[in-house]
Parts: sequence; structure tokens; C-alpha cells
Amino acid sequence: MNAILKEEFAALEQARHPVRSMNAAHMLHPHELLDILLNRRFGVEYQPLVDTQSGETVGFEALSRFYRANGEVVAPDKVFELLHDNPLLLFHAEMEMKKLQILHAPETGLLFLNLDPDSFHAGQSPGCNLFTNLFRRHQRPQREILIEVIENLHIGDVALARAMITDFKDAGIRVAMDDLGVSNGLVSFAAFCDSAFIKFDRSWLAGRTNRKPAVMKWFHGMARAAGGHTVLEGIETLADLAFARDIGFDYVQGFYFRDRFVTAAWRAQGQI
Ligand SMILES: [Ca+2]
Ligand SMILES: [Ca+2]
Repeated sequence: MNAILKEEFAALEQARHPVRSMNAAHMLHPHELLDILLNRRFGVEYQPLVDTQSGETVGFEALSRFYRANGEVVAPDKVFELLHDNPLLLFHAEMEMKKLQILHAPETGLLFLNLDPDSFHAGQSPGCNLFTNLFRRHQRPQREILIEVIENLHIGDVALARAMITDFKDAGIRVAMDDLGVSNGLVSFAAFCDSAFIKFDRSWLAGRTNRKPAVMKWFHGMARAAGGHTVLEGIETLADLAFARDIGFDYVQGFYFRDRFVTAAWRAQGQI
């Protein structure tokens, strides 16, 4: 199994990280980041989570969107990469984004919000966590907030992710494991078991080999056994949807459902 997994992961990694453009025009400078945050040049896009069998929308994932002064879109990972060097700014940006994402969210169904362990850590305050408080305050019976957790990048994140999941669990907030299958991701068994939803990364759909369905079914079975609902992200075509159905995924997400996407204001001024 190890050799097969290694090969699959190599293919996944290649699909996920095509050669990056080093064009200076696309780099984000600290002063531009500050301009984006101070002038609130950001917004949110809600992408539907669709029931694989019925085709119904059961909820949305809120995704941050950032813009330069001229309206040009800035990739969120560039923004967060810079923010990670500055915990205070990271906290401010994340808190603003989460408030906006809650404020403009569709009123019913599941609402998935992304939060990485570093941001959560930056929101730690004596005796409580400011993010946990925010989510708990805005929990509604008809619109449940769930937090997507990604365990990645650094070994230290695993401990942080663990603390974050425990805090949410104590507060009655369910978590989803994000981006399963990313080769630089780390998955702890405890996090796997504590997640109400397991979201498989879109890179599983790229470069399909004959072995891929078997490997995916194996992972999917594990997620099921751990008690999680399963989601395949990155669905773009009817063939992708058929593939997700064949593996047995409960839900799917992706541009195939773009006519159901909901966006909220660039420079939204909403306050909570
Ligand atoms: Ca996510
Ligand atoms: Ca994801």
C-alpha cells in the first residue's frame, strides 16, 4: 500500500502546485496588504455544499476574497502568507473576515467557516478564546456554524489544531477536517475521529489513474468508520460528480455549482 500511496500523493502534489508564476506584478507587498485591510477591500464568497444524491444545497462554505484598490483580485493564500508574520494583524484580519462571513451568510443550513490554528491561537485571551466566543454567540438552530480545520505546514500546528478542536468541542461547535489528501498535510487520528465532516481536497480529482478510485475508497471508508460525513471538493464537471457518487461521498462542492454561489460586498461595511 505504501508504494501506491506514495505515487498517488506525488500526483496529488503536482496537481495542487503547478509551477508558480514569480511575476513581480502578482506579488503582494506589505503596504498593499495594509491598504486592503485598512480600506476593507475584502468580501466573501459562499460556495454550496451539495447532497450528492438529492442535489439539494445543505449549506455553504464561506471563502475570503481580497481586492487591490483597482479591483484586481488577490489570492487569499498570498494575504494569509504575509499575515502569518504578524500575529496581531492576523488576528485583526481573521476576526473581521469571520464577522463578515457570519453577517452575510444565508440564513439556513450549515455554515462552514475556515480557521487555521495560528489564527485561533492569536485569538487566545485569558480564560477564553475570542473566536470560540464569536461562533458560540452566533450559533442558530436553523443555521449551524461549523469550523473547518486544516492541519498543515508545521509540526507545531498539530498541537495547536488539537487545542483548537478541543475548545470547539467543549463549546458544542462541530468541526470539519479540511483538505484531506494534501501531501504536506498532517492528519492526527484524534482529529480524524473528532471531525463531523471530512473534506477531501480537490487534487484527488486531477490526473485520475486506475488505482485512484481504490485508494480513495480506502480513505473514504476510513472517514466513514471514524463517523464523519464525507465531502469531495473541486467538482467541475458531470463526470466529477459521477466519480464522487461512485466512491460514495455524501456531499460535493465546486465550480460545477457556481450558479448557486453567493457573494457579499467588496468593501462591505457591515459590523457585528
Ligand atoms: Ca476550506
Ligand atoms: Ca478545502
